[in-house]
Amino acid sequence: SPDSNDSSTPELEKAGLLNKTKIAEGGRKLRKNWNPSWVVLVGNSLVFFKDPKSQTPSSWKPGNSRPESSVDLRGAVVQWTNDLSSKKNVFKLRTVTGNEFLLQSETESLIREWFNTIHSVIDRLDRE
Ligand code: I3P
Repeated sequence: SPDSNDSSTPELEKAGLLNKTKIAEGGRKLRKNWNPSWVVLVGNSLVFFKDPKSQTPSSWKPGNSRPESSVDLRGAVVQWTNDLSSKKNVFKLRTVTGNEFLLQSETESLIREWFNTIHSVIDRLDRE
């Protein structure tokens, strides 16, 4: 892309719809609450947006597209898991600050792409 060498404009690596639940905050376990989330991988960050399709048209406002949350991938760890959910195709993302998320898709190829892309960003940051 034209901006890929402009360090002031982080490159958008990937975007798409995944199921997401946060399972820990600062190492403290949270109650699961799975929701569809629009996930954007840009630069060193994974940014979560509420799924616009899950909102009624009347409740939709431009401000709703503000990120719900964002995680810094530096020092993060991704790991496939069969134990933390009854769902298939789940991986866990743990940040340096002890926040933990599960990300899931019914489409195996899609969740594999996300895992591999996030993993490669983490590896790249580890080598910096
Ligand atoms: C949870 C809900 C989650 C489920 C979780 C349940 O119940 O069914 O979907 O996680 O299982 O506790 P509730 O809605 O009453 O909070 P998975 O779908 O990932 O299995 P868990 O407690 O075994 O994590």
